[in-house]
Amino acid sequence: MLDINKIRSDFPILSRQINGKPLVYFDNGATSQKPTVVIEAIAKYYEEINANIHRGVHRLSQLATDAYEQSREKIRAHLNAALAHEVLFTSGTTFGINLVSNGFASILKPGDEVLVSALEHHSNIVPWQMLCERTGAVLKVIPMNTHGELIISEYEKLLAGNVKLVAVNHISNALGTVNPIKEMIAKAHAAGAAILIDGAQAVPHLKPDVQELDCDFYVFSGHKICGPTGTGILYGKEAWLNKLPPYQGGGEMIKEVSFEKTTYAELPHKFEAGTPNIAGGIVLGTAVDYMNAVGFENIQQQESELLTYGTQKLLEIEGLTIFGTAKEKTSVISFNINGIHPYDIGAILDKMGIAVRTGHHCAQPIMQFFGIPGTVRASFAFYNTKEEIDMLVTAVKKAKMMLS
Ligand code: 7TS
Repeated sequence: MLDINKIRSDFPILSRQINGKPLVYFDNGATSQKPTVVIEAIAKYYEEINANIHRGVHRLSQLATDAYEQSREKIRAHLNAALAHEVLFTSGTTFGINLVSNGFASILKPGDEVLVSALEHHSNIVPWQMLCERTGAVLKVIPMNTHGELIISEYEKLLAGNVKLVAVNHISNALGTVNPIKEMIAKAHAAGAAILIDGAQAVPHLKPDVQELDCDFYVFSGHKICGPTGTGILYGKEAWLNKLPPYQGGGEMIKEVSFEKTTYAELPHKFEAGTPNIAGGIVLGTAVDYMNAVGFENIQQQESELLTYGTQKLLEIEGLTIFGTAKEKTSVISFNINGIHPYDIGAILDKMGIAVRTGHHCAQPIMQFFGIPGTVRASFAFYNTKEEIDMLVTAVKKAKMMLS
């Protein structure tokens, strides 16, 4: 069991006020808040070891390089990747997906097929559309049902085509659906296709085991797991990373450069051109340590109680509809109230100190599926409480009265 008061005291921002009211932060799907250990680790890096990595002979550069590589190793262990050089530092999920989609431009031929799902965030749609435009490949979509669950029998039918690559999220940001990715990965491989998992919304709630999953690529952002913004990870199987061309050219990604020819560095450096976000990469390791110290079993238990409680309490409000009713779901509640625009509800909640996201959540196709402009999305983290949900419910009732 979590000592929730102790956990909350780890996050300085949770004790601040917004519009004269205690902050209730229910926008964890957009980004998580940061614990003191993470905030302090950023300052400590700049105060004690700041230097560029992988280049200097001097002591500071060695200290910074060691800390960066130790963080990579920590994240390798967290994901249970076989090799540290299969773990690439990126600036986030978006960068990781673009790195892979760009690489596939040298592999795909006209008529090849790429599958995404009806549940994707724009960052797992648009890079694949751009890839298809460049290569003449065709983008196809795995459909979902009205609960927001992917229809696996339709996925199987699509895989009978000329599919070379599948890109699907582990958990939907807009609806909270947990996709059966282990099964989807096995089916993609049986059809001869590679598969990328967008884990942006999964890593805050669970610890993915990339070897057990057997995915080819797994991407996520550091800022959603208590880490700094501008950090992220792309896990890729060694064979795939060797096969893909570099994404960006520059310093640190080369073996030898002349005006006639350049040869590329080994993994992971081949994909890490230029000076990276050194402090961010190191502190992402601190954030992973923090999440593991809280414990993913504890996180899941707390969040599942919040989801059950929040769903039940919100559904007591007449005229309120929840979008995303999958059997397997994380702590995201997307809802609307009859006849009221989600933005108006969000603006009133903000006046009461409650942070939610409103709109299409960068998942317009999901909104088109339901025929709505957007939703109000409350996304919970392990540091949220039932008392905060009570405040949300009271505030939503008030907003409904004011806007009806
Ligand atoms: N994929 C999913 C499933 C996401 O939820 C997000 C961000 C991204 C990719 C992109 O991550 P980034 O860190 O590169 O921006 N999702 C959200 C959200 O739901 N609200 O704000 C950002």
